[in-house]
Amino acid sequence: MRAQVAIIGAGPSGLLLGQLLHRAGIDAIILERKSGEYVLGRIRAGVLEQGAVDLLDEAGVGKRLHAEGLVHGGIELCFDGKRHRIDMAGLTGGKHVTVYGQTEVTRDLMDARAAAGAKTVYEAEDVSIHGFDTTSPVVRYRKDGATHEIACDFIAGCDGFHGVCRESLPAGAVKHFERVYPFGWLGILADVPPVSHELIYVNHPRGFALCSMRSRTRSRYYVQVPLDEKVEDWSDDRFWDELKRRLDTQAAATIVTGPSIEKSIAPLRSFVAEPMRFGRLMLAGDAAHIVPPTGAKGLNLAASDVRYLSRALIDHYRTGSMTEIDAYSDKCLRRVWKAVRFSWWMTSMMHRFPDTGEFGQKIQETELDYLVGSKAASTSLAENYVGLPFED
Ligand code: FAS
Ligand code: PHB
Repeated sequence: MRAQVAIIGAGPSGLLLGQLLHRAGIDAIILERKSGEYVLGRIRAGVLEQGAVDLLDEAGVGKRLHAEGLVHGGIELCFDGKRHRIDMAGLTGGKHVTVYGQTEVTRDLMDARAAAGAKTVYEAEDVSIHGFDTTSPVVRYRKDGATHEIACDFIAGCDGFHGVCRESLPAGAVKHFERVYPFGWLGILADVPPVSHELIYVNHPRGFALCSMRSRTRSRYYVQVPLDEKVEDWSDDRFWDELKRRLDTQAAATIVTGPSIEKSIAPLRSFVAEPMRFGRLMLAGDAAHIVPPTGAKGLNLAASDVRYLSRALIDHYRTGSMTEIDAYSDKCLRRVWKAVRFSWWMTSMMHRFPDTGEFGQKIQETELDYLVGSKAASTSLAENYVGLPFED
């Protein structure tokens, strides 16, 4: 079998890249180790930058997003029992974010790929990549007991943090930068109306909390928990009680609770692999970097990488040039590191750390007080949250 591009992974990165390449007439195959149902069952991101929305429009999958997505011009920060609105649209000349779950983005991309008749191999086993340091790389996988081989021009490693592509690189070829946070996020999804029409990020002595949503009838809530917590130890009632203890009086009194339809604990880490390109292999999305979800950047960074990678591949197939592919990694990383910094800063400011101490706690409180009292500081938060500009 032959394809111009072999994409490993059918998460948002792989599916979005596949769709953009297909619309440019480039033949790409996607290999995914799980079933499509399994991929859709993951409950993850919820907030899209305008740049990600624009890219989904470019991919021809923005119809439902514009019909059902919720456009937000601000967020609230809650500390000392008081809520402070950050007017992001007012501070950024009218920029917004759109609340639309990653599950729905993935579903729209899967539907578009199926309608286009583009090839995705689900439940592909033992995917391996070879020869990406040559001009004729090869991908092998097993399916229904048979081994298959794909000859291609490029391999796109869109296989997430635990994927095979980054792990296939020779020792010393990639430098890792990592910080693991001493807590996780316990998240719940419930078919209850959101407690507020915008997101509320909470810094409370008992820990961080976040009030988010998927629609006007489906809410997504998180509370910070110690790393050794087990989700089976958290009944719905225990979750709702803990969340209410961290909310301001008005939100605690008005929140609508109900049975969870999903509940899970996600660990938090910052991670970057440099560089993101090795010969004919390019990494994109979580395969190359992970951010704590406090800044709502994970999915948006995946879209950012795919924006640059799709343009580089399209340019190559149109002109034969390798210039954009040669520039891919550095261009991605300049934007990745700014999102990693913002996500680290939001996490440091909004969570309770076990070893902060009294001085560290005063600094955190002062950071929050300065932030909501300074137009310059609030503008900095706003321009990062709505998404920094792309390099073109
Ligand atoms: P993904 O991990 O989504 O997709 C990679 C795909 O590759 C998967 O389908 C996997 O099955 C497949 N794969 C892996 N190894 C393979 C192999 N060897 N062969 C073939 N296929 C293989 N971001 C936010 O902005 N907000 C959030 O609230 C948020 N919450 C998150 C919660 C969790 C538990 C996790 C893990 C992530 C969360 N994220 C969040 C980040 C998340 O949204 C990612 O940024 C996003 O899924 C990145 O998409 P991909 O790069 O496609 O990686
Ligand atoms: C979510 O809705 O899942 C969400 C929103 C904002 C974040 C993190 C997660 O910063």
